Amino acid sequence: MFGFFKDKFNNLKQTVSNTAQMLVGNVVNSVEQEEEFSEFVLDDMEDLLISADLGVNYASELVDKLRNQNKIKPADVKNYLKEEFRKTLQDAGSNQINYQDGKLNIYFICGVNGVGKTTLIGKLAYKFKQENKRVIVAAGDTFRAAAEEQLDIWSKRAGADIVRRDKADPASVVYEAIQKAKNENYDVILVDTAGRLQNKFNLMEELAKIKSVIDKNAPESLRETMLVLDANTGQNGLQQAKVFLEAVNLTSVALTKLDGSAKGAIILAVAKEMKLPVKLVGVGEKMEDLKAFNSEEFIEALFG
Ligand SMILES: Nc1nc2c(ncn2[C@@H]2O[C@H](COP(=O)(O)OP(=O)(O)OP(=O)(O)O)[C@@H](O)[C@H]2O)c(=O)[nH]1
Ligand SMILES: [Mg+2]
Repeated sequence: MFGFFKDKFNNLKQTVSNTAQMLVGNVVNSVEQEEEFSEFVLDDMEDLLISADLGVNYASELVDKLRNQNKIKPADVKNYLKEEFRKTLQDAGSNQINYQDGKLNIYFICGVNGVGKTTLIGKLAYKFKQENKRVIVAAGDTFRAAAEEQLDIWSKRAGADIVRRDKADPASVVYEAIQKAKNENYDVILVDTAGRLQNKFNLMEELAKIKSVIDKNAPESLRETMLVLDANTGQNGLQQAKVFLEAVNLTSVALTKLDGSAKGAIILAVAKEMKLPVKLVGVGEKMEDLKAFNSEEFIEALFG
């Protein structure tokens, strides 16, 4: 198994401390002392969950389950949330990133502009290079003028190779990267993509075209189609990102900028609403600031 993904997220607890306060601390404090789940208590609880950025649907589902039942008492609220969150994360699937030695592993990275796609690719390239893997980054963002240059800097830093072609069709850049990877036995291709085009339709078309080039030219490859979300955009970001689900068949989410964010509840909202596991977490702007996400560690960090 690929080494980095077994590493423990050492200061996860500190990273999610603001989220833990919003999502667990505030709710538990306000509910725990109550005698029963009155409408007043439930409303208050729902508001707190929503303001932690869990999402309206998920928050109301959680309080609905408490209404008209008398097994769970307010004093059990912490355990109740813990078990519900754990179940939600489990149902969304494994956090283990797809990687297999001896195969071509393709990471197709999508997301709206500015969320941190290119940075994530730089960090991932670096992790793979540390494990002595042969890595190509494919400069599939040919829309923004400086994008290829930015990716070039990251790939040099990481020691990865790059396929770029000024203003070419992104799908043809990806095609070229696949041919190179096959001919020269690379382990990994990281595909960068644009976050903004003239309109959403064009962007989805472009991504779908890249997907079909991969489908056709590397059907035997192991694929991870990852949506990048900025933790700070919370529910808005999540709504925006839903269009990607259909366009490219997402397999997972990378959550960036979790450093300092109080909106880590988005990890749960993604699991609940998109049925996708978070696999990677960005915790800063440096090359080393990438962590493998693990649901059980996250639950422990929130509730422990
Ligand atoms: N604090 C913090 N900043 C980050 C993280 N990841 C990315 N950033 C910053 O976010 C900004 C945007 O990152 P990019 O990687 O350029 O984002 P992008 O999605 O490629 O943007 P477009 O190419 O315009 O679509 C940069 O200033 C990054 O340094 C993170 O995990 N934490
Ligand atoms: Mg970019």
